[in-house]
Amino acid sequence: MAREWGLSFRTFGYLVLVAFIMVFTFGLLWHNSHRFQWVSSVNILCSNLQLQNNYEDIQKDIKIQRLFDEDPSSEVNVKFPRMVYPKPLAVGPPSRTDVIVMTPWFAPIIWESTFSINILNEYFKERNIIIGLTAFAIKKYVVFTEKFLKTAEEYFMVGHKVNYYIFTDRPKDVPNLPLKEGRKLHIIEVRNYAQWQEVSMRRMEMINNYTKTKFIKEADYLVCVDIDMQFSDHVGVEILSDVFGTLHPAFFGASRDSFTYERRSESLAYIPPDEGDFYYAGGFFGGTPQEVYRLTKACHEAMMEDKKKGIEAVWHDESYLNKYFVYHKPTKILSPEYLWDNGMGSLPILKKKRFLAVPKNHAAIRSNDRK
Ligand code: UD2
Repeated sequence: MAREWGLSFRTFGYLVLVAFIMVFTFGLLWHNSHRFQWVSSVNILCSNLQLQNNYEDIQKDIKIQRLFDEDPSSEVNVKFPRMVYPKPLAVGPPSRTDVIVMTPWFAPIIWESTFSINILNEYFKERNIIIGLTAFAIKKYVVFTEKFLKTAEEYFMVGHKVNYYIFTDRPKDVPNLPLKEGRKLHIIEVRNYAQWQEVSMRRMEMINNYTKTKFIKEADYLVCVDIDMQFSDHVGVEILSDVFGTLHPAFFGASRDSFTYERRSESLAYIPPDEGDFYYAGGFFGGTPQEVYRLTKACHEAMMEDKKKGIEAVWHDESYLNKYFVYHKPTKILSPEYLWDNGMGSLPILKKKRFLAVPKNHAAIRSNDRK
């Protein structure tokens, strides 16, 4: 045929080769064309959105879709989820300018508008985590249990698996409330102590014991809180980290020398005047069971050493917790949104009040009479 067309065999061979390469390349491009279209439309969408986005917009617009590439002809069987939302800004105004959102040791401080709950939910859902919420209802404090559990059902870790661990000396008085799917109530019967301060302090010992024998097998994270509280807005997986503490609502703007750290050098809770970062609240801390085990062990052992010397730290368990956090920095810190008392009013920086103190008559609720 080459002869008939007046071509040499070599030229004919070249032409066949070029034609083959062109057909192959075109076929490949056509086969993948739907992917190229998808990528370019997403790029256009993202760059348009980028023009208008700021963190507030991201919060509103964000929607995560779990889509899978179901191409049956694909030889690759690995499936990747897609997460579609406007791109966060690497350069531009920060999400909050009125508060710090990062410590000098690079632990995030969680304020409203600093996180996307949809992204975080997706991440933690995939890991199928169980969160243990511990609270103590000893003696008369059992009256707080109902509101605590009811509001936790509404706001705490919605959509995730939760184990409520209520420590009490009055198990019959803990209400048996209907719980949402994936959420369980564990009532743990424990002894009481005559002094309210000792009740509060012994929480470290009891959490430590049960972490070792029970929680470590049943939960991926522990959240340890006071019970005379109610959830009043979202508290979710954004708080989870290896070990976290909460800025005390009365001291987050205070200077170091006004923190109510233990200042007697004989105590193991002692913090020298030139040390310490924040004043953390005793009523909201947590982390992985391994980290909570370490924290509660250190605090309990320090309390027991002090007790032998006849010392009780000025703010009980809270003083030992603060000491621990000076030398074992939390990996995440919760803003006072996560522990507020309406008796302290409202502030412009406080865009959410997520966990609120229930007003109480201290003397009456802490007294040992049965009324
Ligand atoms: C602060 C801290 C608390 C603890 C305490 C130590 C916050 C919000 N609270 O709370 O965590 O460090 O100071 O002085 O940061 N309890 C009982 N029965 C009792 C007494 C106490 O169950 O008879 C439990 C209960 O879970 C209660 C917790 O201990 O929520 C702390 O006691 P509190 O709330 O009376 O102490 P308070 O308000 O001074």
